[in-house]
Order: sequence, then structure tokens, then C-alpha cells
Amino acid sequence: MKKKILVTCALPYVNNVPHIGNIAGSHLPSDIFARFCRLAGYETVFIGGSDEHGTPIEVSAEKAGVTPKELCDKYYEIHKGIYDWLDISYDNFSRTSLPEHHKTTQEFFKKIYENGYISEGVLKLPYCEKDKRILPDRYVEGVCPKCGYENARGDQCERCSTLLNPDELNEPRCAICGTRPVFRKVKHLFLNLDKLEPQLREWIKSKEKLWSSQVVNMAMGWMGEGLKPRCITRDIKWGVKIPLKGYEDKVFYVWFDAPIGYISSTKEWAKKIGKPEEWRRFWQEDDSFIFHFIGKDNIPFHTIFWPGMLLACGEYTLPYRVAGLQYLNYEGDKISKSKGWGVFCENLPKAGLSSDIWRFYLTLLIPETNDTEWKWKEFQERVNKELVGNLGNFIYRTFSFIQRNFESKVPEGELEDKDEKVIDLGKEYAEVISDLIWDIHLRDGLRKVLELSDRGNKYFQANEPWKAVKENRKKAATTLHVCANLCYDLAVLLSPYLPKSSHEICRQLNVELGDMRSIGRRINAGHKINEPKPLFPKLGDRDIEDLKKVTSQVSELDKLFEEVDYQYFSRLDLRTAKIIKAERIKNSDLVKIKVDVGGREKQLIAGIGKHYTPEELNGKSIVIVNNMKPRIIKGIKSEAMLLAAVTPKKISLITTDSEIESGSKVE
Ligand code: B3M
Ligand code: ZN
Repeated sequence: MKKKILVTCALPYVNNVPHIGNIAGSHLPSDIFARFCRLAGYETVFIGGSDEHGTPIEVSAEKAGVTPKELCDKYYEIHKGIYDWLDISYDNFSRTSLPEHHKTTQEFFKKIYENGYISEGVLKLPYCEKDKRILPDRYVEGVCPKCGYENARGDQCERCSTLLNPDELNEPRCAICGTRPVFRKVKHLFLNLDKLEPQLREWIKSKEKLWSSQVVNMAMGWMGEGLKPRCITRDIKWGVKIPLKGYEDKVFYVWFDAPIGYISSTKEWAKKIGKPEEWRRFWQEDDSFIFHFIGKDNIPFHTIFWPGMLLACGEYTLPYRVAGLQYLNYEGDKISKSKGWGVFCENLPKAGLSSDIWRFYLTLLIPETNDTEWKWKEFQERVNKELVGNLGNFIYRTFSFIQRNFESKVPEGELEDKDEKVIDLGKEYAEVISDLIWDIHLRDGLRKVLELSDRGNKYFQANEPWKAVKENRKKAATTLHVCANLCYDLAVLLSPYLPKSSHEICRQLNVELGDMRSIGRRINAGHKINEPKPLFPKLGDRDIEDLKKVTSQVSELDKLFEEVDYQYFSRLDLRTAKIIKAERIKNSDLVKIKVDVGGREKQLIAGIGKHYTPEELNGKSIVIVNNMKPRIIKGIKSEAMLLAAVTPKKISLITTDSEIESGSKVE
């Protein structure tokens, strides 16, 4: 029977633009793995989506002055665009804000509740008397009770990864104002991890050989202290509502609903392909393999909390493997948006290189066992040496030799033992590479592909077909017959890693890309190939300098959410202005407004026609941006911009509180 595989990638919070660390740390490895599973002929579904709830989203939205929904709508598109550009082959990329997910979460909860794994308890919650609010976990900082780290957050210690409750922190302080919070008693719901402990312990033990030691150790370490009930509700508004009386104004803790997102996204996929029940085959049948790809800080959630939820619910298959990845750093330091330190993905399309080139180096940097580091020097060397000098060279020299000397037809030749050995290397490597990828040694898999190409090059070199073609044409024909076949095998083996290049090799070779089983003597004598073209560009020092500049730019998108200093603010020339004349622009919501700014007349166009009639506007004292670059709107010049408070339904002009000369500075 065909293996059934469900691959998931940690659902990113959509409150910023992803950087290369996010790609190498989850999206790319899960994509390579999913592509491999499809190639191996397994039934494969690759699931992802955005994590749109919780404090991280609320905090970012608050900072940006938008609603969580607005923030997520914007960033969801950006995230999706980047993953598409990088050929991350999600079968479905969902959102946890969708109704399907809310429903799935609530049903999941009800089942756990019926099964007796939920209890009610009273929490002492941190309340900041200065800020007058209950502080979300992340808004409390203090000393980690386990490792003594001084800046541990109320939900998790970043240094030792221990999951925490805010009241467990020593010397707690409010992250906003620094004062010591007081603790208030509030009713909440808890998942009884304590009851699940024996089952969880046994389950983790059964994974000891399969999982990497980091993952097992982290899970066991956390287990070691004994499991306590964990709170799954929060006193905030943005999130999945709790279907239980008395809890109407709370929502689920984000880590309760987020992993259920894997299930809801699979459901959405099933609907999309027109087989709405198909998701059950992956989630509710014992013979499916569920692979979670996640960053190391998410390990406890995926090895204890999530499986605990699944066990409590009793209706779903538990994960088969949890692949916990470490971090990718950049040139000796942590990647940092605010410092402009890193490669930021929104810039990649501008950089002019194929996505495969980025995928190539990032694959070599997948932090499978240790943190890894992006180095431009190494990027250049690897691309030039491996992609251009090794792989690209082998493919190009093979195809162009066939074009020049055999009229673009793969020659027949006569294979001797030594040639047979080489032509069968594809099959041999396919086995080795498959085992490596299945064990999630993805980097080694790619190294093996490159090694195969290197052996191809050496074979070509040793047989000197450029000489043989004059002296012993049969021999040259044999060499090229073997090499053409290796090129095809390479294209197949390369396809989980560099999908575009793999297709390009097949296009030049004039064959369809097949799956693993098509490897080995696929190309027959007489097969006509297309015009050869080099696959990869060689990167000079100048190129690297340019790439560095382009890719480290922090986009306007993120700048929007940055704090500004006074100097920045003072570049705006804000002034009061008196409306002299307002006039509706035909067939639009625009109004043409003439204002007086301290004796000077200016004209501006504003989209407020739905909310104000020209008559209402006349005579008002408003605030404008006086040094706006003039723009032409509907053929009319607009020399300033007026300020207004805006919601999706309403617009209200900013006016002055008392009579004041027009043209007064607004500060
Ligand atoms: N959004 C945390 C993170 O992005 C979280 C993962 C959810 S996976 C279900 O690191
Ligand atoms: Zn700690």
C-alpha cells in the first residue's frame, strides 16, 4: 500500500515579513521533504497557514495602529507571496482567522471537555496598576525559576525554553512600564496535562530512536518535572471564542488553537479538491505519517502540549515525527530587522536571481542539528563552485557536446562494464538520497546529488570525448549516452531542492520530469534534445555587493510600524487651514477643496464625499499636511492633504478646538 504522508510547517505569525531564517528554519525543509514524498510516489499533503491570534499579533497591531484583522490581512498576502515566489509547494496555506478553523477548534475543545480533560481553576493574573490592565503572559518579564535568566517572558523562557506561567517568574515586572504587577484572581480553563502524563511519557519514549536527540531531550526535560494543568483561556478579545457558559468574553490561548490549524487547513484542502472527507484519511487513520517541521522554541508545544491535546480528544492520529530545527544567523550575529542585519525575503524578487539559487544555499544552511550562519563569501563560493562549476557544467557540457557532435541526438554507444557502473549510479544514489531525506538529513541529500554530478564530470573528463570523437567515435558516443542518462537522473534527484532547475534540465533534455521510479536509463539512443543553455550565472564580487545591498533593505512595510523620533515627525509641516470653497467632483467620492493657509490659497482633493457635503465643509478650520508633494488626482492638482480620523465606516475631520488663525503650526 502507498504510504500516506501529511507534512506540516509551523504556522507563522503574520505580524512581519519573513526573513531567510524563517525560510531555512521551517518552510524550506518541509517543502523539500514534501516534494521528496511526492517524488517517491507517496500520497502526500503539505499543509501550512498563518497563525493570526495571540498576543504577538495583538501587540503588533496595537503598535501599528490597526486592528489585528487589518494587520493579518496585509501580512497574510505578503507571506503567501513570498512562499509562492520561493516555490514552497503548499497544498493549502490557510489562516487561523477563518470560520472553518474557529469551528474546528471549538468542536475539538468540546470533545476534550466531554472526555473530562478540562478543569476550571482560578488564576492569579498579573495586573498592572499603572497601566490599568491584566497583562498578557508576554507582557510580564522576570527571572526564570529554572535557569535564572533575567529577561524570561511570562509564557516561556527564551534561554532554556521552559514553558512558564507569569506567576512562576521571580521578580516579575510589567513589560510596558517596569512596575511590579499585582496578582488578581480570575476564573480560567485548564487542560489536565497531569492526567495525560503517563500516556505522553510512554509516547515520547517510543520516539526515542526516531527523533533527533535535541527534540527528545527537550521533551523529556520538560516532562521530568512532572506535568501540571495548563491554562488554555485568555482575557483578550482577538481569538477563538470559548463555547462554554461563563467564558463568553474570553478566547482560547493561541497555542491551543494554532496547532488545530493543521487540521483545519487539511479540511480546507479536502474541500478544495472536492473530497471534503479526505482529510480524515490523514488525521483519523492509524497508518498515516504526520511530520511536523518547527523551530526549536516550538518543540515543547509540539511534543507535549499538542500531543496531549490530541490524546485528550481521542479522535486523531498522533505525530510520527517532530523535526525541530535550530536557528540561522547572519554574518556572525542574530538576524535583526531593526538593525537591517540579514536577508529579508521581500527583497529577493528584486535581486534578479532565480529562486533556486537562494534555495540552494539555504538548503546547505538548514539548521538540522546546530545553529548555522549565512556568509556572503560562502554563498558566492558555493554557487560558483557547486552550481556553476559542478552541476551546471556537467549538464551544459553534456548537452552541448551532443548538439555539436551528434546532431542533438543522444548517441547509442556500446557500454562496457565500467560504463554500466556509471550509468547505474543514478539508481544507487537515489536509494541513498531517499534514505537521507526520509531521515530528515536534507543537507546531506543535496550533497549527495552534487557528488553524483561530480562523478559525472569526472567520468566525462576521464573519457576525453573531445579526443575520442575524432579517433574512436563509438567510445565518445558511449560516454555521452551515459552522461545524458545521468543528467536525467540528476534532474529527478534535484527536484525536491531546486524545482525550477530540474524542470529546466528536462526542458533542454526534451523529456517530462518523472518520479523516483523513472530513474535509470530513461533516455534512449536517438532521443532528440533541445538547445542547451547554461543553468546558473557565475557571481562576481560586484554581484555579491549588489545582492547584499538589495536584500538587506528593510521594507517600507516594516518601517510603518517602527517608532519615530521627533526629528522624523518634524519633517511634516502640519498647519491649520480654513476651507474657502468645497466642490464635489462628478461621479466620485472626491471633493475639491480650496483652503486658506495663512493668506495663501491652496487646493486639495480629498476622498470624503461620502461623509461630508460641500456645504458642511465650507468655513471649517481643519488641519493639513502643508508640505505634501503635489499630486494629480483625476486630472486635478492636489497640493496638500487634510487630516481625518478614519474607520471603515466613518470619517471625521480633525478641526481646531477654538478659533485660531489659519496657517498656524500644528505640533
Ligand atoms: N506561530 C510560533 C512561531 O511562529 C507559532 C507557531 C505555531 S505552530 C502551530 O514561532
Ligand atoms: Zn530559563
